[in-house]
Amino acid sequence: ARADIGVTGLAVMGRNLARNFARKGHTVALHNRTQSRVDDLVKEFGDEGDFVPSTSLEEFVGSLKTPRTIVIMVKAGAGTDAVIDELTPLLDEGDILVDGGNAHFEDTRRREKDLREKGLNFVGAGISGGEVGALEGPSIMPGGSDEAYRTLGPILESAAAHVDGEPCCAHLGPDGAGHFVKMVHNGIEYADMQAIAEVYDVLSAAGFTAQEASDVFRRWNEGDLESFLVEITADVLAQVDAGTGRPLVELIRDEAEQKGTGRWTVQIALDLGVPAPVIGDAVFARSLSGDQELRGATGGVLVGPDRAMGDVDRDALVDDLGAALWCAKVMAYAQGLAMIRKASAEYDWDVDVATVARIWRDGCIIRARLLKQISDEYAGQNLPTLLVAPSIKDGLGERQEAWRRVVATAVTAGVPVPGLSGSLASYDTARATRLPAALVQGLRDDFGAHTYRRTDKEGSFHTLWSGDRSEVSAD
Ligand code: NBP
Repeated sequence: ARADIGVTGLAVMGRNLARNFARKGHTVALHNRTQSRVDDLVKEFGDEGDFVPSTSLEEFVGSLKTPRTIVIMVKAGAGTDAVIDELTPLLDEGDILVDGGNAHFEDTRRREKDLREKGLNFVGAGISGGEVGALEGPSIMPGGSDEAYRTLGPILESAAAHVDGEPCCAHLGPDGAGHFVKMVHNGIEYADMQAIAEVYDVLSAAGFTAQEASDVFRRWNEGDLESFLVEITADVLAQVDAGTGRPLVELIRDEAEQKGTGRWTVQIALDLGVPAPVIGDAVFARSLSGDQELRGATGGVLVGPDRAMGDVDRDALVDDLGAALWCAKVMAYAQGLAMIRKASAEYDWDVDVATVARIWRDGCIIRARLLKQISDEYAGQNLPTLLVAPSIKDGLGERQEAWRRVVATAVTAGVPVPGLSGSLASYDTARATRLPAALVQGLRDDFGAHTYRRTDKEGSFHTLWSGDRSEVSAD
């Protein structure tokens, strides 16, 4: 047995991760349910490093040094359970199984507990960056035990992206912590993409061609909006369809699809009682875009402005949109990080938010210049929310007027901007010193005797709404 690490599941992600490990000097055992994927990898990329192909799980397990370290990169869900069930009888106490797929963190908690009882280490590791990241250096978010990380950590860290010499990989906490953080990463990704798409929509309504919009994003990518998503937005908007000569974006059907991690994020936010409306709006915007029945009935039918913006000062609009995009992005991070903080307390994970922001700085879809700022702000302190980090608070303060102008312009023209406007509503809610929740409580007490608390005295109260309207103590 000579392999340092094994990868089973050699579709795009697993194949590239295996090549990445091999390029870093590790001897990599290979396995896949369908043999051709193993053979193809060795044939095409065998000269990139030291691979040990296998034709069965037994052979695969037998080729690994002990304690064995195996990364599972198969389709999340039933596929992962099937592979675990087949592997478990072949393993010995202390071996380490890593699930690098997009598992739900509750599944990871369940699997970790089951395997721990069998003496095995199970590590749920979120891996971001798509297929290019897997090959060239992803952001890796591992959970699992300290013991497992001692063996696994150096290998994962060697394969991860690096910023200023630091790996974009760190042990985030026990059991499901890594997959939870990866899930939130994806939720933030949804929100970020929605805000970007809305900004493009406003630019279009203002008369910018796709190429002109691409130029705007290209320029933004050299400033404080620098990020992977802004960079590829410039590329996608600049793409011209070979057949028609038209911008490709204008020919792509406007129905956004989803694989489910955004939906999970919103479901879990509701379960945890952490408000994440910016992520929710992004998930719902995708669902709405794909609702053909609804859109067929209402599109072009309901009355409202026709998106015309009249004579706009293009440079001023671009500046305002850049500011609004930065603010919307910050709100998505704030809500996502709040979820991580709450879950960490709930599940006793002790996740360090500064570390999360640090390992997102490169190798993942949401990598952004802003993340260094966020990481620095959280270093050494447990902020109640990102919004009060001094440089973030000031950044929002400086940009909030522009953000309002963008929302006002879009709303007046009838351009839907749920991400940009919803995030602004979240900001104003956070700023408010008094909310209309007071009236909500009054209404709840009226129809359901749910009681309310008062600003001027302690205790719970109920008004006899259908009686003489006097107030009684409800304690
Ligand atoms: P897929 O999610 O498309 O899964 C294909 C792999 O799963 C193949 O190796 C396939 O084997 C194997 N597999 C399946 Br399906 N059912 C199996 C079973 N019952 N037993 C054994 N093997 C089984 O691959 P992917 O796109 O490379 O993604 C891998 C994981 O990484 C997923 O969890 C995904 O969510 C996650 N991820 C993907 C991306 C991305 O950009 N694609 C990014 C980040 C994370 P076969 O060859 O025999 O059919």
